[in-house]
Amino acid sequence: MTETTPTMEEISDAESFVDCEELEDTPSTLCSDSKGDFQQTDASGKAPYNENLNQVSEEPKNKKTSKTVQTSAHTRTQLEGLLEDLGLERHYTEKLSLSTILQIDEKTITDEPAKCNSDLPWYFLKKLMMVNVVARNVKCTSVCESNCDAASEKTELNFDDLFNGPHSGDMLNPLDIITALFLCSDGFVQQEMALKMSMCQFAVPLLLPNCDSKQCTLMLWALRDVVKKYRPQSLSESKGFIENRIVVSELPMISFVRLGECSLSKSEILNMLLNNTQQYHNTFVHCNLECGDSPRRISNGLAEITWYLPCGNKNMDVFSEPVAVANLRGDIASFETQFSFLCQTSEAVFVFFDNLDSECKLLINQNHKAQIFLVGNYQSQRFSVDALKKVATELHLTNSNILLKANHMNDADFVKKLQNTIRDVVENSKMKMGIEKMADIAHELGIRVDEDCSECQTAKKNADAITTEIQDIFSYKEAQLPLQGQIWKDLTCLEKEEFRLRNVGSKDIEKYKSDLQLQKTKLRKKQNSYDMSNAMSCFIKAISSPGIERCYFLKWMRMNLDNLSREKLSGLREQYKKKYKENKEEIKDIDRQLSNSSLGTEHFFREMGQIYEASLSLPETDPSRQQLQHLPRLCAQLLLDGFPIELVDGDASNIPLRWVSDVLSQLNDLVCPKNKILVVTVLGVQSTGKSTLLNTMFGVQFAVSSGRCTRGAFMLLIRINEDLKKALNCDFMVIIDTEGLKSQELAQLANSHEHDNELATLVVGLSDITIINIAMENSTEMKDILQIVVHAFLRMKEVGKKPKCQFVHQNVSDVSAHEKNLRDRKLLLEQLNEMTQAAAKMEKKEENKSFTDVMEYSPDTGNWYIPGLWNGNPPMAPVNAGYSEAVYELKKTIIQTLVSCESSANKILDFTEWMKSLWNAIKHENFIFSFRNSLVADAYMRLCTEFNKWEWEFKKEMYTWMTNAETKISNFGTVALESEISDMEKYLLLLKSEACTVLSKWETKILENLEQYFKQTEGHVYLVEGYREDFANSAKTFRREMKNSVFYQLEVAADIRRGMAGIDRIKEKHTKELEGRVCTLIEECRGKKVEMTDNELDEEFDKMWNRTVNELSFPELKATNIITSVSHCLRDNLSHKGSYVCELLSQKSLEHCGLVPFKYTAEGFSNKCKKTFDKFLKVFNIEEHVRALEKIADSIIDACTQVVTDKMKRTNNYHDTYIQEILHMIDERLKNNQDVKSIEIEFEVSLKQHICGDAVRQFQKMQKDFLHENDPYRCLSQNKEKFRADFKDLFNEQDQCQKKAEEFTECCFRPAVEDFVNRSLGPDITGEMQTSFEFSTRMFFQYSILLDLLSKKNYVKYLKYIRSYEKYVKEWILDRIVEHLSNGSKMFEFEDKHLQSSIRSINNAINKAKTEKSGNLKTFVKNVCQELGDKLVISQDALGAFMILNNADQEQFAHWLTECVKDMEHTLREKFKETNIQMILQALHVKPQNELFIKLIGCGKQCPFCEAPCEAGGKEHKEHCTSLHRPEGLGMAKWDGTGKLVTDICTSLVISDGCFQCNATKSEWHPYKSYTDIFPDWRIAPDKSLEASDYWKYVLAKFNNEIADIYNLKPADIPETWKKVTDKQAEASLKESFNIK
Ligand SMILES: Nc1nc2c(ncn2[C@@H]2O[C@H](COP(=O)(O)OP(=O)(O)O)[C@@H](O)[C@H]2O)c(=O)[nH]1
Ligand SMILES: [Mg+2]
Ligand SMILES: [Zn+2]
Ligand SMILES: [Zn+2]
Repeated sequence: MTETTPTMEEISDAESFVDCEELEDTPSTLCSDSKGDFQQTDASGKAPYNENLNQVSEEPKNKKTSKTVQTSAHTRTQLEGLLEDLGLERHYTEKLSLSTILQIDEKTITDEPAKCNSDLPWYFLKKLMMVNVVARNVKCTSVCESNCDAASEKTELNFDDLFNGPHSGDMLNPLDIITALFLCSDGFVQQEMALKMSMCQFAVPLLLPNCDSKQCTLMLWALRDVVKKYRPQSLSESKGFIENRIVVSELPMISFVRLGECSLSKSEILNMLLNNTQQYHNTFVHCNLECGDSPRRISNGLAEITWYLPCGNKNMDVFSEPVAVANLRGDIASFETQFSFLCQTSEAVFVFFDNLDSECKLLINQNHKAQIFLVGNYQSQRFSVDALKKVATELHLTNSNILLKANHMNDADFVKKLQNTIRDVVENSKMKMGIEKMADIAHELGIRVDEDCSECQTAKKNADAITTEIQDIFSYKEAQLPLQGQIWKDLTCLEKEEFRLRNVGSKDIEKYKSDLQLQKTKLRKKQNSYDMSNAMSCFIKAISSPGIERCYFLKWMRMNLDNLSREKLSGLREQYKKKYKENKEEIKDIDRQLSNSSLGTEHFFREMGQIYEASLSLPETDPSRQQLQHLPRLCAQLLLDGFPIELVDGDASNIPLRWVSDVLSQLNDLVCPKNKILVVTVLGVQSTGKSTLLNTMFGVQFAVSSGRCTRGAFMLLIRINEDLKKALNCDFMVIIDTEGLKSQELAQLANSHEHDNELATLVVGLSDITIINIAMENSTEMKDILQIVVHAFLRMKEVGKKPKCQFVHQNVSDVSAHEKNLRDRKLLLEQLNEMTQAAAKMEKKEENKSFTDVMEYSPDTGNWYIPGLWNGNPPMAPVNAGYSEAVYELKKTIIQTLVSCESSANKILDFTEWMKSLWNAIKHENFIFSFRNSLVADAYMRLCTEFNKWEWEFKKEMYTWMTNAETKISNFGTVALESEISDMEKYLLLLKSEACTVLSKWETKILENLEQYFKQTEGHVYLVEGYREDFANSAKTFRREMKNSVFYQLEVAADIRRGMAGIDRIKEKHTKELEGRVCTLIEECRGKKVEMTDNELDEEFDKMWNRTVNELSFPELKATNIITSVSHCLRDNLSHKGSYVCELLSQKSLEHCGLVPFKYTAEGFSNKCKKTFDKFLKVFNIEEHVRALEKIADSIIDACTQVVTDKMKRTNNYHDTYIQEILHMIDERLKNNQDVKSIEIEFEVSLKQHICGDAVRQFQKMQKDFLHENDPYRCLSQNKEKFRADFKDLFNEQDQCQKKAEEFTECCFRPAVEDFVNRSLGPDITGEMQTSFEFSTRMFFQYSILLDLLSKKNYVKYLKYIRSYEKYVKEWILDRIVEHLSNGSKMFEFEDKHLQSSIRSINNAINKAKTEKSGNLKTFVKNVCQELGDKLVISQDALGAFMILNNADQEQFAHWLTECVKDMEHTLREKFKETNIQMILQALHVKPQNELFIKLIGCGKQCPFCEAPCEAGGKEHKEHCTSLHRPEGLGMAKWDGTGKLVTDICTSLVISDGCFQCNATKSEWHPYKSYTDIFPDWRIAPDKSLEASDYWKYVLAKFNNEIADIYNLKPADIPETWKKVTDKQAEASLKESFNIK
């Protein structure tokens, strides 16, 4: 083709680089002269390639032709072609943005090699963003494989293949990829690429060519973010350093260009030039690098730049002063503009050439400021000495300006020679110019500058307008950002004090709190009094600008401020270093100045947050408040753009909660429904490379050792790509970086440790994975950090969150690290265990013994060893590839862990909730006890509701079973129950064992349900994992109680049956006897063979009746001596309490007990007290004690009376089981109250006597009634008329069928059916009521009662609720039931359901009996009864009376019976429709009000201080808790001196320094703070938000006088802020307390 085509010899020439350079610099380029219709030419611009469109002509034998590239000049340009190959064509117009390139996708974790060309840019970016120095080694495996793996290679000998090797024809040159990516990226991606490239010590683009438009661009903006540190010779003594933004640093620049052909590899020589012998690194891509020999398609004309920066060590530094080095790709003949630019900006230009001839014009014509050096290769065959001479003379060059690679000179010598020349140039440099300055020259030459775009310029103007105002940072902040200064710090103090109450002293707590609130309001007012500062309005205006301009603005701001801080801080740092070991005070002062002098964009956002928060205290309609409404959305938008936002303000150590929540809520709106997030956090000592780690891992931009000393936490958002969303179950990853932990500078400040703790607890609490960064060098700080972290983890475990953690050990590069550090890891674990124990002790959670108790951690998989960041000696060291790779492994593990743990990702709003609740808890000192979280509460509530459902299903089934069993017992020994067992005891045993089976089955079922429940991934069930055992125990307890209750009921039923059996026998005997007599009488009368009148028959019957009655014996039914019985039971019950009790019991007979209302004198008690502790009496108020006991007594008496009344209604005989039940109940209740009040034995005895005495009388009456009712004589007489009628019928042989059927229905069926309905209704109603919100859980129940009270606004009701809680609740429940059932026809439906079911059973029984065809009516009836034996209890009395004197025909009877049953159904239905609810409730066996009460009263415990009822779910909870405590005054507490009601609330008391004393403390004073010592099973969580107790504040404030009146005390001093609570706020607080949305 042309002379440039090398011959075979040249190819096989050992000096391969000659060839390479040629390749490097001789790709096809486009002619610039012919516009529009481009022609392809080779480098020399001569012969155009004869290129066939769309057809790749590959001739492997000829390297030259192989680099001909697939192009289609007519349809697509060179650039378009390449972009298409790379799959980037879309992005040429639609530029790549950071949030796109940083998103996490499947490729992040699969690590697949690039398969095709279009993978390459992403592959490069992925590696580059992780600052991996191998990023430029991009090539697709498919191309490589197809060439290398050809089977022929292994089997054949083919010299062609050996000589030619795999060609790189369709592989892409890395420079093309880089150029393409720069062309397709927006300014921010460009900046990021340049930054990461410079960290890799890659040369970065200075002039970016566009081979289509022939334009090139100066990459000023792209390089703006590069900051470099170095130490010039002058500072090597003082160990100082210079840190500066590279574009503004004025450095001499040396440029390297090529003219025409050149056999020297310019780039390779440059690399050698810039490296000292210790570290070799390829700054520039050259032809001996992977794909470096591929032809360049679009990157000619690219000028790259790099910097040589000294480290201050003479032996290592190549140049002792910094120097910029530029390298122009391509022939200057084709890129004159670029060449001119370099000539005008460089100190020197080195022109590489082989052959100079006509091109000298190019050199001569230059109007250059730079010195020209000619670099030629004398070894080249084309080298022409004549031409060189000519040019040198024309340019007036001296010997020193001409560098030739002479014969026998090797590369090293040649490079040395070059270095020396450059050193000379640099040392005498006169032309120092920053890149920023080059912009002017660029403009002159018609070169575009990337900052020219209007968005960037406007943004710059806006940013400069703000930052140029800044003279002294400290005073600037005071003037322009006043809200975040002292006011915000004071506010923070007040806020924390509100929670911590450290300085309350002896003041009235609630008043103190109210005062704090007023002070806060005042400060907010003060904040509002500032007009918005000029800076802030500019700032807000600027960030309100559309998309890209805003980004530019923020970047400008960030850079400008960084520049400022860097200047200001370096001075202070100097001072600091000097003073370091001297004066503590001065250091503190410098520290403060350091902190005061830092100013970043975060300060502006902080101010925005404060302005916003302050505005919220203005009325909603206030225009200045409304003006600021949009700020959160603005910030949310920024977050979405990947901008980091401050979460914790480390200076004040506080979170502006409203602001951050509102921002997050706006964010939620923006992304909804894609709002699931996972959180990754890093913790570790200051300046140990945490930010660097995160930046490397995610390609983000957290501030790295920015020279500012900040503290706090920043978060940013990374998108998850669609392909990974499902596996990760989330849409965004939130990354949180922490700053300033254990920082030396900040350690001097007060509360430093506390602040560290707060920060760590928060971020650990928020994260799904916490990376703990450990740099082994500073082990004491590390220990501190570990301690803090362990503490945080422990706390999280206690609140139900289990974050995962990864320990990262930095600066460990040995490959054997993992192996060798086995011992270290063991040591670490030991340390962690120790710390866990220490932390557990502090938090009073000693059950945590080892670190693994606190969290899942395996020493083997939870540790990462990461080599040092730099490969060699900075500043010239690139990032260590090992570092990048190790970080990548960590990243993959983190993501995979998140994938595999299937954690239910949080929604953004859940995150907000966590943040709020964690922070509020952190503000308290006692974190664990202070933690309350609506997510936990929500999950707990759900679990309770679910558990209640299971429990109720269980109970309902037991009721059904029980009803059935009772029926069977009632029918035992009668015709209705045919059982093989004739002994009641045995039968009872059988039933009991059956009951046990059913109970066990249910227990297992509940436990299984529980198990299943915790397996689900939704609903945050893991948060209530800690309660699982409570509920399992509750299920067990429930079963136990259920068993006792069932057994008890069975016993009672059996007792009753036994009692009835005797009576039934007597009655039966009597009836039998009478039947016989009546039959005889009929015989007699018939024998007379005369017609007998009705009267005569009557007479005969009467005679017979009287005779018989006289002859029959009517044994008097024995009445038990109830007094003796009950006394015996009582004695039995108290027998284990010692002889003193016996004595007490003997003192008073039960007859005399319970006659007057219960009164307790506490005589014995006060006597004892007088004897034992004298001083105790002074502080201990007997009166109060007695009153409290009486209150307990009242509630117990109430409950017992209720039981007795219920028993009375059943009209049964007395049984000892009754009194035993009552005594048992008293014991239970006393036990419940034991821990609140010490209960003397005298009290117990006296109370039991009172109750038993009363019960005795009731039971006596009951027995009397029973005996009367069942008196055999009476019963017989009752039936006299029936007998008479039957007698007559029989005598007259009248058909009895219809009559008997009516009688049977009326006397046997109807009562049985009604009884059945009554027994079945109770569970139905209970079940129905439980479906309503207010009865579904204890919490909702409390909420509903309190809400109802609030709406009634009646203090009497309040007092009743407070003083007689149980009674009030019972009545309330009953009211609700009546109300609920009065509306609609639910009640009737239930009744009808059971009615129908009974009728169905009856009809079935009749039909079945009919088929048996016994022909005997008695057998028929018996069969019917038997069939119904386990459903209906048919009165034996009535049945007996029915059976005798019965001659009815079976079939006729059956017919009539069916008819009668129909009628009965009808009548009963009518009756049901009419009866009112209250009547029905009265008649029920299972009383829904009692059932609900038992369920909702729960464990029955009340707060030991304010008596608010416990609301915990299940029965066996470890801790009692209540959502809403109340001012103690409501419970009659008064101040000793003044007699005024007390306003204190438990929730504040338990965090105050106050003390309490009561019986449980043995009347010693005990600090409230450690109330758990005394009441270990109570958990009194401090106010969630400080507004939560508004409800009771409102009530007390409103009814202060009335309540005081009734208590006969003085009204409380109501704190100011309480008076301002409105009823709306009270209601809102109620909702908040009970977590009702
Ligand atoms: N020598 C060395 N320096 C590191 C390493 N990791 C980070 N650095 C440097 O340490 C400084 C502080 O890093 P930075 O990430 O800001 O630390 P942070 O305060 O923990 O976030 C930066 O200048 C980093 O370049 C490392 O592994 N080795
Ligand atoms: Mg950091
Ligand atoms: Zn309380
Ligand atoms: Zn409880």
